[in-house]
Amino acid sequence: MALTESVTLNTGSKMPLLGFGTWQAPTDEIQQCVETAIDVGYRHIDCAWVYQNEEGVGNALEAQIKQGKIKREDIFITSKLWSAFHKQDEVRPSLKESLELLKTDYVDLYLMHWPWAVPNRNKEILPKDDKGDCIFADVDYVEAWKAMEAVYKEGLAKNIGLSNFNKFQINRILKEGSVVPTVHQIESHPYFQNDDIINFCQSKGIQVTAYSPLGAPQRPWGKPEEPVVMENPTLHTLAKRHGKTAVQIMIRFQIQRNVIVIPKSVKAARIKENAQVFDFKLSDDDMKTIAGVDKNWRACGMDWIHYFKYWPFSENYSE
Ligand code: NAP
Ligand code: SBI
Repeated sequence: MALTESVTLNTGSKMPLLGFGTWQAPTDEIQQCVETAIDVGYRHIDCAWVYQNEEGVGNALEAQIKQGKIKREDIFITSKLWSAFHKQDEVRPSLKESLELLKTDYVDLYLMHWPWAVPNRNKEILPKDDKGDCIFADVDYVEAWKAMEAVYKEGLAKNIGLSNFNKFQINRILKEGSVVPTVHQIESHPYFQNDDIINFCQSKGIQVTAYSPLGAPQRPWGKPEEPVVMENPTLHTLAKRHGKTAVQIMIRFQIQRNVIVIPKSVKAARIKENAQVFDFKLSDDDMKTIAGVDKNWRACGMDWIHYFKYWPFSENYSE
């Protein structure tokens, strides 16, 4: 069964509300994971150049299409422009590299991964100086956006959007760009619900995708004293009442507020569990109860690079 409940983007494209996350899925497992996801009904895969595993996603798509299980147009593929490629003449080649790895002629959605840029030093992800500090490049995200508009107009990306921008930065894109972003991908889970930016985007006709919807328990910089969203007792009480798991409650929470959601797992049973979220409903009271557990705790702030030009998460950001 295909899990095709979707939202309509401001271009008219349909985007499935449930997608499959792929960050930290190992290169030798990703093909099997994506094939399992497609077999259990996912029709939206969230990828990125920086995850270094797009080739495995491409192998899975190719295999599933060859076996006649899906057609290319049945599946919504997102990729993201990494920060090393924000210069005007680097955007198209980077997208072309992702397209080759993904074995497709187009992506359904191409996102600018972050507003900040790093120098392109042999495609290093986060280049460092002699002291070991990460270094940024002074490339304006509006320059990258204009180059993304060009690949959109060329048809290499059916939709373009943003990720990890703040309101000032989105407003600049709206003012200085000629294409309105279709989607903004941001962190959201019960401990960091991020309502303000979600409401802002939705008011501008920009759909929102919740990343790390389970609280990114596998984040490499996690510390033992930090909260574990999946262990929240309120979520477990709700789960018990609905005959579901706490994880399914967290995913359903986003779907019910019309937020696209992209949980990641490499385990077949969990990939299936995370998709079984269309056969129950949270009540208005349940939604309010979940709203009440917010801790304003961000899992993916990358605050060790807070000094980067265009780092988006300062309290009093303005340009
Ligand atoms: P997440 O989806 O919040 O959590 C994934 C973790 O939860 C994995 O460790 C997984 O372990 C575990 N898990 C999954 N299902 C489970 C279940 N049913 N029960 C118990 N544990 C479960 O984390 P995420 O990978 O950070 O976020 C999801 C996706 O969002 C990413 O993969 C990526 O596609 C996207 N993302 C985007 C950005 C951005 O900057 N735009 C940032 C972060 C993430 P196993 O794999 O071992 O099952
Ligand atoms: C990476 F490949 C390396 C670091 C890193 O930190 C922030 C979170 C992130 C990202 O930018 N997008 C992700 O899905 N994870 C990431 C990815």
